[in-house]
Amino acid sequence: MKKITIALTTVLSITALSACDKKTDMKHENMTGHNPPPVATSPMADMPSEMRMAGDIKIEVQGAWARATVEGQSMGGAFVNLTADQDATLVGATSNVSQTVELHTMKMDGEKMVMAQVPNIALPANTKVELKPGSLHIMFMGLKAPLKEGQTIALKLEIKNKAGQSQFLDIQAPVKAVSQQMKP
Ligand SMILES: [Cu+2]
Repeated sequence: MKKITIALTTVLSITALSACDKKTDMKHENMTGHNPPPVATSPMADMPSEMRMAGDIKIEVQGAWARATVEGQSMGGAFVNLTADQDATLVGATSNVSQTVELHTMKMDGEKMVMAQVPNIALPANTKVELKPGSLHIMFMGLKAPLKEGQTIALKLEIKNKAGQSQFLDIQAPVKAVSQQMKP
């Protein structure tokens, strides 16, 4: 009932006020709704995908990108959508941009969203697994230099096939500057 009242108020205020105020009303809806807060989507989400082979795993790779970092920032995130044609597992990654690369997820710690390292990320057969801000991601630990927009970084993913054998997939990830809405 409360929600209906708010919706009506929104409609009335849009009618009464200039178009400039629409932004404010949208903000109200986000605050009063029961949906989780909006999660930043990958700026590459609409990018075409590419079929690649990692050993015997046929894998669809879509929209790889890495987030630009600022001077002094030691960590950076990379994101990509992966669809394997068999039950596979992403077990690790390496890159020459950082000392180490970890697999992370985001989880709630009390009321805060925090990053947590995960040992691996399951890639169930024919299922798109999205590594994106506010969710699963690849984390560069100990960046050697800031990641700058316009740069493309190389990333090697280690993926185990259903037989448990390690296969490798080289990915090129363009660096994009995206607001740190939710810092992975
Ligand atoms: Cu992280």
